[in-house]
Amino acid sequence: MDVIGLGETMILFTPETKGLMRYAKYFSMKIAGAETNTLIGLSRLGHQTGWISRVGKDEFGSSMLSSIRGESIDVSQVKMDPAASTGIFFKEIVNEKAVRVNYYRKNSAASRLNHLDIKEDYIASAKYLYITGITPALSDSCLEAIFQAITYAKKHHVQVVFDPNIRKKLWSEEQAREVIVKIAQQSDIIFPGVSEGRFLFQVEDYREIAQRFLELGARLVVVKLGAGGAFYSMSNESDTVPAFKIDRVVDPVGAGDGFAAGVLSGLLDGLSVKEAISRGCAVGAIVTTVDGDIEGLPDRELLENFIHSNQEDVN
Ligand code: KDG
Repeated sequence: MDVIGLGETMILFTPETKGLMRYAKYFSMKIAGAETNTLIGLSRLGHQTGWISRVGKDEFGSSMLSSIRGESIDVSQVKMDPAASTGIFFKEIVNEKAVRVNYYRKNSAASRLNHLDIKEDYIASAKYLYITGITPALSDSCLEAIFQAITYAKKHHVQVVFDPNIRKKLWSEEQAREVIVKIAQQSDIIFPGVSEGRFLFQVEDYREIAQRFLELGARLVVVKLGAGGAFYSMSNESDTVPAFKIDRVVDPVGAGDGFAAGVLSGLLDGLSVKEAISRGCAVGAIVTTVDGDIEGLPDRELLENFIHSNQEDVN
């Protein structure tokens, strides 16, 4: 296994019309979840991935499982829980500048994930364990599951990769800060956004944000700068990687997950850190050009065509 991810995936409903959702009559149904977005991105690029989670024993759970299995992700560690429902959320495109996310996920099946769901030999079979700051915010048992997975990863020299993905709707600021820092202290690679660094350390500069995470113990920190690309820092090297140009952002949600998929894919392929981050920038950019979190994630051919056409634009 190349990458194992752990966390909640939800059914996503998007109104067919823009504006306040109270006026919406028709919705399209998709799936979305930070960790599976990244796993799907990796799987499309040919890597072996596995997902640990719970879904409800309901129609949404069945639909989600077949979609994710259909993306060639191993779902042997996903339980169908008869005692709770699959979480759902709505993405409300209020206007061109405002996208709101409305969760209906409290006490969902995935929030019942616990440390006993994490199997040591499964974690040990991976090169990378991919986690985000969403899972520990879902419940105490999810928090324990995350730390159990980290413990097994450390024991078996599996690299822990962490996207803080701070969701203020899910927990208090104090709790978020405390737990995110604790996880960061045990992570090898971290993908923060600038606003997350600001929230955690009260510093503005992205170089300083990277430095703070390095001081917590990470070996590689990649700060996402949106249209500014990314800045990475390790003990002996740091640099900025430029973004790829796109004509129009259709839906920015999921770009960070695509970015993580691109970087990990590059590292798995043995690219240099800088080249891997550039692949991350390309995948993140492509994702923003399509509605939905996973619908734009490219396969190898689409990725290469995109990178090539972008180089032609620059030359
Ligand atoms: O990164 C995008 C996802 O985070 C989002 O679409 C859904 O997983 C999600 C969440 O918990 O917000």
